[in-house]
Amino acid sequence: MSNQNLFSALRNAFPSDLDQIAVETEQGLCYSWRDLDRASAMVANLFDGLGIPAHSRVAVQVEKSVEALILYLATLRAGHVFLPLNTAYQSAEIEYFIGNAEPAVVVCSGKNHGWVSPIAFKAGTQYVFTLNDDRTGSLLDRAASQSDRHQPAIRRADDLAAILYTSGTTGRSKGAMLSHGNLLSNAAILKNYWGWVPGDVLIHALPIFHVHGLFVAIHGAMLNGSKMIWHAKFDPRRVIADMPRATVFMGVPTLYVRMLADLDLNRQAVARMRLFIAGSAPLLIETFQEWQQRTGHTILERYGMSETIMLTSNPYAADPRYDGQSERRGGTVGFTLPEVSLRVLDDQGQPCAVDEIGGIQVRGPNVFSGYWRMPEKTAEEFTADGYFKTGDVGKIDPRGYITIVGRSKDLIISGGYNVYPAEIEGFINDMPGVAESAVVGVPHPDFGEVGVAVVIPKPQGRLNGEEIIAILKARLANFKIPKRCFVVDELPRNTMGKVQKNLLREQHKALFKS
Ligand code: MLC
Ligand code: AMP
Repeated sequence: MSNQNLFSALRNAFPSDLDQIAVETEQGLCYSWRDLDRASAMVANLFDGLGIPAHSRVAVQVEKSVEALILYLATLRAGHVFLPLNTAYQSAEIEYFIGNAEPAVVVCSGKNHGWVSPIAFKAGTQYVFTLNDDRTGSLLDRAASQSDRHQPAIRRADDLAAILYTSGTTGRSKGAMLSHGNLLSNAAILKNYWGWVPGDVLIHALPIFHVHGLFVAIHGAMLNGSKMIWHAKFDPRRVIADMPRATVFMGVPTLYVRMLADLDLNRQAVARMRLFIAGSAPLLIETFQEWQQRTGHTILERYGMSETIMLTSNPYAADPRYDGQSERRGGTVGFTLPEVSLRVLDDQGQPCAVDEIGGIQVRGPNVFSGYWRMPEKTAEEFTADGYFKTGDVGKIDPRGYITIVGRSKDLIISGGYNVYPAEIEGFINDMPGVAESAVVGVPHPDFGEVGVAVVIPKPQGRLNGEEIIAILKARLANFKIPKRCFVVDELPRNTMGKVQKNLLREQHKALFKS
């Protein structure tokens, strides 16, 4: 049987002329397909020479750069398991991930080496390398003397390729285990469904430590042999300026909101673009409509998650599975993708009728095999017939369009990042003088939703909302910090004594109204 290593599939999609440009950076640096091939071979050879076990975890917390992309490709190529970590995570968060995943190799920014390496070595990591966003660091120094030819490790479709940490309702992060087959099958489906064509050019402006930027965007472009225009950080002005040289853009809703605020966004700027894709959080219908009016383009919204990669998508072209419908409908996440099974069930576990709201469950070649070293959690989240319970709540209309109406999991999605109230509440509750706290998500014009904390002090406790926020900032990733913190005497409760978060959300819903 042929090698089912995802890297091999990506490599096979490289254009025959390897001197074509694969990635171009804002600084004007151009990397050819040959550069990606040779550089990933060198890093893979470095890994091969380390004497670490096959299928080792390689944990990576580095700024976005083309070398970070090469590190991802090299990890696949060498047959190891890529474990990307948000650059905003601080030491307590990193300590948990590294302790849980026990990576053989950790790659971090040079500026963080001082605190990351003790955490890693304590957890049994054998090698800590540095990689900076200016093409320096010990990883590249060590790889420089390696051969630039490398035979990809033989991997089966169900061998692990990546672990993505995602939190649960308890606030404790779980590593979603994704295989080479999960990633490749989803990428191949999307290549077809989104009509990738020769000559497509992707503007890549998302972080590369989550599903959207790492898998959907990178695999999409690479499987099509398409060039990427690489933005290390999203800047609306620069993205708009690059549109005349590109055809595809992918973003979370906040990116669209920010581009709409720029007067340079007009029909002329987008004239060459073929497709705008949005996801990771709900795209407001106002944003969808304003984009249509301003640019003449209809954003294609899709839905997915770390455990499953992409699940549904609005159609790019007429979909024969759904009576040839081709309309991209705002406020919906479109149709179930080919090869994916999706169902909506009521509280009794019975299938919902058309337009009836229930819990979304999914099955398919894209769905992960389980949570890293958490068999009980895995068992809880799957049904007996193999469907994964997404924790999202939605409905399917008579035409087959799916709408997400909410979540059964207590989760805030802020600017496309997930924030778990239970995790933040845990940190606040541990502060001296705090009796109890509740964190809820409220609407925000830029981030879609942001967290707000409501805290009850202990008797005689002296608390100040700003101080609580300052303490949290020193411990947690910045996007998790509640934007406001109120100290109050009591929280609304139901007769069972449970905090009524819906009432808190209602009370604070206009805090950030624009
Ligand atoms: C930054 N800040 C945020 C935030 N991002 N606050 C809430 N939510 C966010 N998402 C805050 C910082 O804490 C800081 O606050 C201030 O904003 C400026 O920080 P910054 O780093 O300069 O922000 P900026 O560069 O403007 O980042 C905003 C952003 C970024 C929208 C570009 O958040 C982003 O790239 N989001 C995309 C996330 C993503 O890729 N999600 C995909 C998940 S995959 P202060 O107070 O310190 O100044 C997934 C599955 C699927 O969900 O379906 O795709
Ligand atoms: P993550 O754990 O980061 O992979 O986040 C996945 C979650 O993001 C899903 O379970 C959904 O709740 C949400 N999500 C992703 N895409 C969309 C979308 N288009 N509309 C609404 N919610 C979405």
